[in-house]
Amino acid sequence: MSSEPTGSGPTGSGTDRSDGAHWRPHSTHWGAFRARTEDGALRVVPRPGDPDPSPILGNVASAVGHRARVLRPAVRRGWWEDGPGPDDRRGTDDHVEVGWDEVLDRLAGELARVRDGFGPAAIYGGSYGWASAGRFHHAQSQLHRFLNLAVGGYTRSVGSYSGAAAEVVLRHVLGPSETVSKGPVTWDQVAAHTDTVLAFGGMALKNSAVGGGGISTHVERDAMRAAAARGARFVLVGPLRDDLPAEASAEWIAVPPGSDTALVLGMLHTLVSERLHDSAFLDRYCVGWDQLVRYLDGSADGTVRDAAWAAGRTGLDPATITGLARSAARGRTLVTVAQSLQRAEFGEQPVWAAIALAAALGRIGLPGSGFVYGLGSIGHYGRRRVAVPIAALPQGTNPVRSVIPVARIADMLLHPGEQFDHDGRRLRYPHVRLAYWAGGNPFHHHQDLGRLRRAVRRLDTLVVHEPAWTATARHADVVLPSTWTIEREDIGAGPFDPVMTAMHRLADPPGEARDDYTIFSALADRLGAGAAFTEGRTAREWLAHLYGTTRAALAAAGLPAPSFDRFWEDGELALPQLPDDGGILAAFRADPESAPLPTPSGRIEIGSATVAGFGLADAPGHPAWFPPTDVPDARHPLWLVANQPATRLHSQLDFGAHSAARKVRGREVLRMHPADAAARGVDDGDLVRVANDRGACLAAVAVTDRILRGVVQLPTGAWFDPADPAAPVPFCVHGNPNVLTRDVGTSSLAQGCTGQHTAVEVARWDGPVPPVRAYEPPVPVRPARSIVDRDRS
Ligand SMILES: Nc1nc2c(c(=O)[nH]1)N[C@H]1C(S)=C(S)[C@@H](COP(=O)(O)OP(=O)(O)OC[C@H]3O[C@@H](n4cnc5c(=O)[nH]c(N)nc54)[C@H](O)[C@@H]3O)O[C@H]1N2
Ligand SMILES: Nc1nc2c(c(=O)[nH]1)N[C@H]1C(S)=C(S)[C@@H](COP(=O)(O)OP(=O)(O)OC[C@H]3O[C@@H](n4cnc5c(=O)[nH]c(N)nc54)[C@H](O)[C@@H]3O)O[C@H]1N2
Ligand SMILES: [Mo]
Repeated sequence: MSSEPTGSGPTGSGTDRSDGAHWRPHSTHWGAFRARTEDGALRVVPRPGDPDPSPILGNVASAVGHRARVLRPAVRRGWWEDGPGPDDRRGTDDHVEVGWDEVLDRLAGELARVRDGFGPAAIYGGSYGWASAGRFHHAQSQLHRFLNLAVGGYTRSVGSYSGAAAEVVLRHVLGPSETVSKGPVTWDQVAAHTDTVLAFGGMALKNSAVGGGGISTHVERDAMRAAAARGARFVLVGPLRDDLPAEASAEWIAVPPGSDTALVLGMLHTLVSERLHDSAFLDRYCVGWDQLVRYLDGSADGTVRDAAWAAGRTGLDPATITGLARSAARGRTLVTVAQSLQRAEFGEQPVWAAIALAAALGRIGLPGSGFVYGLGSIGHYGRRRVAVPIAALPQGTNPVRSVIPVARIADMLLHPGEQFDHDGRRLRYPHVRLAYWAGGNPFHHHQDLGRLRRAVRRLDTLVVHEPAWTATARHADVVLPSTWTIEREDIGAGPFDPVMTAMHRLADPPGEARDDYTIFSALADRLGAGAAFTEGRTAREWLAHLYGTTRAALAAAGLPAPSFDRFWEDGELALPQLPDDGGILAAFRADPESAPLPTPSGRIEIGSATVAGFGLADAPGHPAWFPPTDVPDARHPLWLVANQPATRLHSQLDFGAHSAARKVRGREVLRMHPADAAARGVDDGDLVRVANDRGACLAAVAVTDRILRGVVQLPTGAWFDPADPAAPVPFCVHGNPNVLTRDVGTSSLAQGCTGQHTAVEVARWDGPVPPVRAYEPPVPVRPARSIVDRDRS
């Protein structure tokens, strides 16, 4: 957004009324901003004072009036005419528009039918997804509250697509406390104290620009610049040079995907054999180190995991590995692991291994040192926690016990009643008949979209609330048009950002779109729970009610506690933050007897008796190397890294101006090494077909030496656009990598998402170029009826 003229932009922190057309504050997961209408169009500028706003703000204004918006309730013809039931027409059938009252009547009846016939566990309400940044209109919270209070519960999901493998490992190794993994090392500490940042997977600014609930001040670039200027050394380990910004002046250790655990084990072997490890720290603060040493030195199973062994698995020179270990042992080293590493087969292991590395270096609990998960992967990490509570919409109680790991959705639908392992427990997939989504896009986030399509065809009913005609909406039986954030009022805030934003309404809802709250209120009414759901509050009254929690805490702390009306008028409110004191880990370092970690041993569990006790073949009781199995071979010789997009948040506003302008010939861009391109006769800007046995997609090539040879990168988020929706093996003409990725869990320990890596072949596409139809609404566009017409009819 640096290209935005600033002279005419808003100046204060709040609403600026001096020039007639008001700058109104609002917030998204990718940043707070100000907007006003100029010549009939929405003009968006970053929040004043944000030193490094995200260019993704350039997508926001495109939401207004875009043809991809859902204007009226729509139903799949087969479902509407023939009734609910498994149906192979999902994904090919057409949709027809219906009136709000008739669709809500029918949907309320269907929810009651499934609940009464099969029990509430037959309703899947996990509804994973990022939705919008506001606290009140948060779509999942609305859905969960509705299902709990009006329907009687639902099958839920645990874990996230973001970090399911890490979440399980961190809980066992450091304890079930967010402040241990996310709290201890801040960007301020990195700027002031760190000597070496060893960043596995990097810390890409495109990623840290995003944080749930919104980011008011993007601090990462300046922090890295300051650290580098002080002499800190940044080491980037990973396949892509751009995962650290120029400001970090990083050394690049290029390794192929999925090899980090081997590298870390080789480094650990070097530390031990050269006596560079900190025995005093390991004795006092850790358990299980001896087990790991036996695994490293070969006494456990005859395999010595030294630098030469690691070299064979990473493609690095053994001397590079020993050199990296020696240099890490000097001074204040911080080990970071991007979330990407664990969104892969055996993704538990690199996180656990990196903690073991930091423990061996002996600096956990010191400022700017030790281990921090996900720093730079997302804007939540590396910031001080807000010191006052921020209320969320109360969700009621879910009486249903049935639960799945979030990324096992297709398994659940395809294998009802079958058993699976999760975190040491053996569970059974429920037989789900109805899935309800609000605020997420499974045809964005899930792997192997061909398989997901087969899975959703088993449902009786798929319901989605969506602002736009995503691929999920196109597969759904009931599509209810929801407003997007700028079309309603809300409160933007998160536990790691010191600013609460009064999100003013910036635009009218398109067509007949309604807020999720309004939709659920109407459904709850039909199910006899309207008053329980709304508690008699309008949306504005809910905002004031939720705000009251923070205001009361501010007042109790003797801090300025403006009224809701005052906050709304001011546009934002500064929130106090906890001190940057290292939290639990610093206290643990000071005295592990009086401040033990919340683990079974009270220590860092380099070896975990709990995990060992699970007896899992693919996740033993200490960090271990498992070679990935979805790897390049003769037919699919290239690694594919399917990472987060720089130009948008996931699939949201893929049609937006900033996202669209960075596509080439309307396709997502695949990056490729010059040698790999030359071997295939591919030039910059060519279209290619990226394929494996699960599917194929078209993409436009960018040739670059900033990627490791043998690896190609295609970000997620281009809306799934199958050339022939009826074809069993999907061919996406737009460039969605999830037609290629494999749908298996990380391991039987965490069962996390493994979408980050797969293997593909790439070939120049000389065939006719099919049009991209992803944004064309599947129902005929007709002008919205005005409210006057509606009242007359
Ligand atoms: N291959 C591969 N796949 C991945 C990943 C990867 O690295 N590789 N990463 C994974 C990760 S980390 C994540 S978090 C997931 C993200 O997956 P999702 O969070 O599901 O992706 P989004 O595109 O953010 O989906 C949010 C949806 O909510 C809609 N929405 C926005 N606001 C509202 C609202 O107010 N109401 C309603 N009803 N809907 C709204 C948007 O239009 C959008 O369709 O993807 C995962 N998928
Ligand atoms: N712009 C933007 N930012 C986002 C998001 C978005 O959609 N858009 N999504 C947000 C969300 S929900 C999340 S969870 C985070 C995710 O944060 P991450 O998972 O960390 O993000 P990615 O971009 O998927 O991956 C970061 C980098 O890791 C590298 N990498 C991939 N595999 C490996 C590996 O095996 N080893 C090593 N060493 N490196 C590897 C890739 O080069 C990749 O560019 O991002 C958040 N930030
Ligand atoms: Mo995520």
